Amino acid sequence: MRLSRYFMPTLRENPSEAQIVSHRLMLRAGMIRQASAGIYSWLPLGLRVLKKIEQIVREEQDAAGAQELLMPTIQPADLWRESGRYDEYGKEMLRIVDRHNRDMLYGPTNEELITDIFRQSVKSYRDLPKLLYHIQWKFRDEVRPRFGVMRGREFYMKDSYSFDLDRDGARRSYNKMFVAYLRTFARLGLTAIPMEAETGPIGGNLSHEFLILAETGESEVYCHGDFLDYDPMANEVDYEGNLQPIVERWTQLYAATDHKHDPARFEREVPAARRVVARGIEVGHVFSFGSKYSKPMGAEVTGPKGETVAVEMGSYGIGVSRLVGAIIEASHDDKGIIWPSVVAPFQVGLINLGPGDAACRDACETLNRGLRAAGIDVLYDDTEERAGAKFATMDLIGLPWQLTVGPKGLAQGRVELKARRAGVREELAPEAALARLGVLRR
Ligand code: 5CA
Repeated sequence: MRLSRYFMPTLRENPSEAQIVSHRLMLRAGMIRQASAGIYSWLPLGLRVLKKIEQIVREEQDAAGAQELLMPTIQPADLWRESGRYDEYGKEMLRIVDRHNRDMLYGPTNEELITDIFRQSVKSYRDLPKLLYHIQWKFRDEVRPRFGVMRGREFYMKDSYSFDLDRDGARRSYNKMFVAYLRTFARLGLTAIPMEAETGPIGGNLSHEFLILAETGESEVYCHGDFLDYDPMANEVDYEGNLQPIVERWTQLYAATDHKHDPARFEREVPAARRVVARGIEVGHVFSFGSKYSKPMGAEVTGPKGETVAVEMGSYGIGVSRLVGAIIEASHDDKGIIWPSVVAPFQVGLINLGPGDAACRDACETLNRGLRAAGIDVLYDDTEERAGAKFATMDLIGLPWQLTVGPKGLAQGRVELKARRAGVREELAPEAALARLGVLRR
């Protein structure tokens, strides 16, 4: 992509409305623009990151055996009357009346709608278990939308729903999602710690929140330092096998947010040197709530002895749009964003310091072609900006690699390669730079 043609409206100054670093950097890097309080447009650079995160979330859901579908954003109020949540949900629900005077709503979550889909077609225990998910926009009319995409009113969520015949089955489904979440966040370059959680308006008695540590997190967290050394990707996972030992390993050490914190237990169970007190961002939340929706909504199947059973359900959410901000909170410096390679909008920023110079142009074109032929996404800065401004923009948008071509270096057969995270610069021949970036010589 040529920067001269790319729509990436960066800002030099810090926008005054942004209180936290991810919000500031997303506005400054031209990733998002606010449409109204807590409601954002995703510009090309931001959308690329959102889609990359979405794809990693999807791959890990699929690996765990969940099946993707897509439900609408607008739902009929009648389903929510059946569960009793239409009145309970209060002002956070955006209520809409259509032209036929029917009550509708912009979905804040989808337990009712998925239960309706399920009850229409699944009638026998033989068709269980089922694990379904979608990735769709949600709306919650938060009193205080803030921190940009971290607490929006409209936000992008992956939500999964499980249906099982009995408690053991429901626990197996819960464990699948629990393990899939550990792996999803690890792939995104995050250390997410599961903590026992309140169930709030979703309901149920078994629930964990997954939090990543960051100074600007909304909750205070207390946990054992060993969590920070665990690697969820260390072993292969067999999702059809027994996942309970993995879940136990991740739940036996102390970890709690301020809501559930027990200072006496913390001191008893965690040696002083291993006590971590920090702030955290909730990036995922899993719930098991038995028959809370299946019973009132009549989601029942015939069991093995011919009896009628209300299915055991759970729901599992990941804040996909919140993750964009959360990753920035966890990975930035005073110059800008530092994207983990797996979610970076482009892998390489190719900077031409002599756009008027034929040799520089040719060298850049050759590098750009070579990288793209190898399947590497390149943002090619072919603009007439000053060198200092070009470097500042590249640091701001945080691509993993910066490859700079200038007239002086090129005359000596050299280009400069900089790794954004380490900040290390290296002068080398163009061919060697390509090799370093993983382009194989043909
Ligand atoms: N139905 C359940 C599970 S699917 C549910 O809605 N859970 S939730 O309320 O905990 O939301 C799931 C995830 O969505 C949260 O962990 C958080 O990462 C994200 N999320 C929730 N509210 C917002 C918001 N206002 N802005 C951005 N992300 C949000």
